[in-house]
Amino acid sequence: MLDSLKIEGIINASSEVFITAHRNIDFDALGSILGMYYVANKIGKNVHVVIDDEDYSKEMKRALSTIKKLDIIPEKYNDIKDKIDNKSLLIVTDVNVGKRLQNIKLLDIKNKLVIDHHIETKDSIDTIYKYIDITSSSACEIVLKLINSLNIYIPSEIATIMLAGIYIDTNGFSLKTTKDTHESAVLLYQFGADTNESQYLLKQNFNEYKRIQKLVLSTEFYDNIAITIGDGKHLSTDLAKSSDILLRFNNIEASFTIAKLDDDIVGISARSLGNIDVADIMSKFNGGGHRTDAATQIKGCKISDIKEELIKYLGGLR
Ligand SMILES: [Mn+2]
Repeated sequence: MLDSLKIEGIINASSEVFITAHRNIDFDALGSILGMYYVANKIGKNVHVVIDDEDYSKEMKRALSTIKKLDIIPEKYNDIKDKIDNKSLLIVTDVNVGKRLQNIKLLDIKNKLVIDHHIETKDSIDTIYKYIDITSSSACEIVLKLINSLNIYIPSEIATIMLAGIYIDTNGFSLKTTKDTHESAVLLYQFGADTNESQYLLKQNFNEYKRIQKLVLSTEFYDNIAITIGDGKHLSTDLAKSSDILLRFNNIEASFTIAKLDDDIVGISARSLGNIDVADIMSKFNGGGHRTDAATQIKGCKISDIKEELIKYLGGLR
């Protein structure tokens, strides 16, 4: 259970609040940061949004210029480091692994609170309190439960950004979407979320689209399994998106996209509708995740060998 009062108490006991998320910020990360900004603000704290990313997509720039009008100006770690004291609180959303933070030095802040929907690993941050729910569609969905139970108000512009966050993490309210996800969306519309503006935030990069379509089109189908082997180097997000898309086709129960992430590193992104446990299969490659959504990175192996091994773990495929 999400302990709203405990979170309220922790924020209340702090001197100042610093909120961050993972590097290469996306809309779920930004939306959940902003939601927590209003939670901490209502409790009466001075709040700093810490983002160290150097470049942003056009869509992210659009969102950042919107929040500037609400007087929320993201700061770099260097701008805030002198403000840190013993009672400072670091709130981390949409990630729970320290090395993926906007700035790893933020971990020096003694008191930490994590709100996330990704599976925990042994590298998960030590906190005074963490709420990690892998059944939640997004970090925004969790933060909205908090906003609802603490009676916090958020401006319509923030609701729009959070709507974009949920949209992205659920692939348009299809994946990991539950009643709670839709209830979060209802709450966002009550705050005045603007679907038209969120369409601007959700605009895709055409080159990325082409890379992902190329992956999808090279898929081989084995009964109810889809396996895609990528050509050349890819971003890990390409692999994830390819596997997400493949799950939508007739008969497919699980999808695997395999491609080079670097000269020496091969990534696999795996998805399932739930009848096949892809976390179990990825664990055989030292990866992890959950039953329907898992991944791994393998060093120094040939893609063809990895594919062969995968097919073996899947019990041989026709
Ligand atoms: Mn997320």
